[in-house]
Amino acid sequence: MRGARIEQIETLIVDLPTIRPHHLSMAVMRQQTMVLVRLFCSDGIEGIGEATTIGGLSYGDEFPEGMKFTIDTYIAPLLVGKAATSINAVMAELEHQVQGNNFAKSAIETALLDAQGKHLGVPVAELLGGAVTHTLPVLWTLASGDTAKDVEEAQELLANGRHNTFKLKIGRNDWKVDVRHVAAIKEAVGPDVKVTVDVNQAWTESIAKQGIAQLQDAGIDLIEQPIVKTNFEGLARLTQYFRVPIMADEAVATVSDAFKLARIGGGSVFALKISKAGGLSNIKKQAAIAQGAGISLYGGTMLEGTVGTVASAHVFSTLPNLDWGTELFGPLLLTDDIVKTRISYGNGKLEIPQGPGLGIELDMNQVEKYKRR
Ligand code: MUC
Ligand code: MG
Repeated sequence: MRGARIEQIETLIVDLPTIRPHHLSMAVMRQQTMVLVRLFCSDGIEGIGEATTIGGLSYGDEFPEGMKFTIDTYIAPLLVGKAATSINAVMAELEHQVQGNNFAKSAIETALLDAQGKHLGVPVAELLGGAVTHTLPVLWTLASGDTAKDVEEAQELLANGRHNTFKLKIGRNDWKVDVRHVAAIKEAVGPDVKVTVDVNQAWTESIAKQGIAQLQDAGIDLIEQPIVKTNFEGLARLTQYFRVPIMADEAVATVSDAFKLARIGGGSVFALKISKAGGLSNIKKQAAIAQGAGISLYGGTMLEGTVGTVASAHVFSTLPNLDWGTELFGPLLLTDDIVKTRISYGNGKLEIPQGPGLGIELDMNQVEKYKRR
């Protein structure tokens, strides 16, 4: 691709149903909507990327229709004609000309890296310094909205060995009801199964103090984003106060967030997501900040489909300090897929495709089937 230019950037929206309703504090998902990016280079190579959020505008300040519009109207015209191999220069230009819109930027950088890897015949992880592992631990999120169903789901997944760690989504109900729900599931799966909890910002700091105290007593291993994302100092106070580790998720979106949180001890774990960070390179920068501050890492998801999940897996596989594993189970929450070969999951892990670029290929028949018209 040396000398190859960006010739065209196409976007399309794909809607895929979920296998069951997925209850989060701010939304109940019954389908997932992905914006797929197809970036065509002048030498015939195509790179693919994905921009995905959760629950329309309820999770972040970008939404699928807006991401498509942003890429089509502002980003594509800016990038067409630029050197496809100069990814740092292209992303710097994008940063200069387009404020925010990190989810869209992440999809673009993913597509550029996929194209670069395909040209050089190496996996994306190799473009980022090389993988330290070709498999990643993957937990499963129990979020059916019903305690008995969650227990049943957990027991089935433990029995078939697909997952050995669970994350529970809470924050939709009164905190005492939620704490009882968590304690019941922890009791059912037993002391050897790791259970984490994601409050998705739903608690005030004073409720968080009461709620986390009880979750800690119930043997929960990790508490994710208990309070509003803007309260960095509150996160630092909770991190200091409790023995159970506190993880920043929504709070640690950008590289600058990671720096500000690390400086005040806002969280003992960072949940990294390529979408929040605006791409894979920024994940490496956040990871370096965390390493310098002694903060542990977790590979987060925006519940992407296979394209975004594999992109995340490539960059996470280059991090030696991914102490808390990952939650890259997005494709498993969907009833179908839009790639030719699905990711393989088993024994609590996913296998990272090792072909050139992301190592996956869109199945255009499937894309046609689920494409929004
Ligand atoms: C989040 O906030 O972490 C990740 C797993 C899941 O079920 O929801 C997401 C979002
Ligand atoms: Mg979270």
